[in-house]
Amino acid sequence: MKLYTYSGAPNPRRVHIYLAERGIEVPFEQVDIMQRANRTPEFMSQVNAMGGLPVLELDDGSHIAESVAICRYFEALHPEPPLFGSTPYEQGIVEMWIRRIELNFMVPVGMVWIHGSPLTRAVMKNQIAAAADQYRAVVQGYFGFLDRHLADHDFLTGETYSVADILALCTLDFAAKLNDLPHSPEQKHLTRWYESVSTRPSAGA
Ligand SMILES: N[C@@H](CCC(=O)N[C@@H](CS)C(=O)NCC(=O)O)C(=O)O
Repeated sequence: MKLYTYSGAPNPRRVHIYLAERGIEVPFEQVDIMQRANRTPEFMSQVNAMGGLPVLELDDGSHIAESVAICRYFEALHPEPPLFGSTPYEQGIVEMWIRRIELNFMVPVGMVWIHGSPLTRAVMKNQIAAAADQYRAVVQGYFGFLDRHLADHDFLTGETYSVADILALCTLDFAAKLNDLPHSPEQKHLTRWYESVSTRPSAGA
């Protein structure tokens, strides 16, 4: 088994944090996305037709792509302690937050990355500055939503740390560190949550 990954990229980081939380060690191989090594015909035909990282390669040579799918695979192998919830209700709430973070937070930050970053300009030849501005405002609005939600909750799904917190942490760091789009320190509930999840040992994985 091995994990195709790229250090510093937000989606692979989700899996590294998840594995660190669970104490699972998996060998990994760096694939340089800045050099488009994940977009070669070989990689796309043999590893992931979508080209994105991370990808988990199993011992029989099959592959699982998509960061949340890879985490779910490990959760099924090692169910305790759960990071996708225990009861049907908890599992539903975790799934709700996974979808929210993916669609309402990660997608807008990704749009800022695609349309506003000098690092993606060479690939995205038709960057639209107005789109980047519009999505920056969406992300800032989402920071406000999270801050209000976290006023009454320790973690996204309630009182228990879950994979949804991992997704949100990786997205928030992606926004702040790679897109110059940090939340405001005045958003004190979001700041308290961020300090809590980013100081867990797994966050450095
Ligand atoms: N939905 C996928 C997204 C995969 C993805 O877009 N990964 C990025 C790194 S964060 C990537 O590989 N970008 C380079 C590319 O797509 O060529 C997941 O959750 O794994």
